[in-house]
Amino acid sequence: RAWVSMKEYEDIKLEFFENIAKVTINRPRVYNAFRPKTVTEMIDAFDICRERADVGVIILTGEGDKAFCSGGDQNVKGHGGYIDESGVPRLNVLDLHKRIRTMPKPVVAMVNGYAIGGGHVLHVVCDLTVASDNAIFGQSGPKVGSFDAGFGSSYLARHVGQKKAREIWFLCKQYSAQEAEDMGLVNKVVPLAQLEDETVEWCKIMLQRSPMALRMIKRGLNAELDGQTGIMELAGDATLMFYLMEEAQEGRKAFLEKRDPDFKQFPKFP
Ligand code: 1HA
Repeated sequence: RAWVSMKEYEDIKLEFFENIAKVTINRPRVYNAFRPKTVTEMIDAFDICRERADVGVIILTGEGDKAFCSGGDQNVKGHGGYIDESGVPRLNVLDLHKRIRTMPKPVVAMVNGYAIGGGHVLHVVCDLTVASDNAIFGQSGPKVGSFDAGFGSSYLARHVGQKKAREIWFLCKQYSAQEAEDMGLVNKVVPLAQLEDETVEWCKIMLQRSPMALRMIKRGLNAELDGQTGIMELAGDATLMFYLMEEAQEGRKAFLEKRDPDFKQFPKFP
């Protein structure tokens, strides 16, 4: 598969192949732990994927065969967050969660090894997860002095139920790919050698489906959980579709032609 680079970064790779974008965390020496710069680059990459009309689906993965992501880089964790070159502490991965959550295209986690701590939360917030059989899942916050009570808890509980979510967080145990599949935490487990083939296959199937239909399903499933913000995202897409209808165009035309709009011509559906 000939992935073509879409933009060069320091900590990540952003590549493109046949309407699929792939974001790879590229810090294998620290098991793809993220520092603020890594997250800033991921946010930039996801923004590019959102804007590019030729990107239909996005894969998130980690470099190598050891780890998907091991969470926040413990080497740069300091007072108030993860500290970047400017000395400012940040928890900017939460902004990335929001990007993935509101991305109007499917995001697939391709979990190729450890998905631990903040790295586990990253796959939790993705729409789908395809994992290799060597993948290991778990939260570690309460073991290392952290927690994510946001999507990392509430959305996790939607995947696996309240009892399991509490077990995962309270005990900080590690779970095999098979255990993760059994508890509804991942969609499919395949041998590592087939991980990308399988994930790309899933992406190709989604690319054959109606992008607007997938978008509205994602919005609707989110809206149930996301309160007014979720309804706002769903409503925004309803407006987008309304603007594509003649009924909305008549209003704009009438305004520009300085006449009363003729909305009577449009059907009142049952
Ligand atoms: O909780 C949050 C947040 C909450 C709210 C808002 C924002 C948040 C943002 C982030 C986070 C967090 O991510 S907290 C959780 C942080 N992560 C961890 O606690 C996981 C730490 N890593 C491990 O537990 C283990 O490394 C491992 C289970 C993933 C793998 O264990 P293993 O196979 O024994 O490998 P190990 O030798 O431990 O690791 C391989 C290399 O990778 C080591 O480097 P070396 O000593 O060989 O030079 C190790 O230090 C490095 N490494 C692994 N994980 C991290 C790491 N280096 C820095 N940061 C890491 N997270």
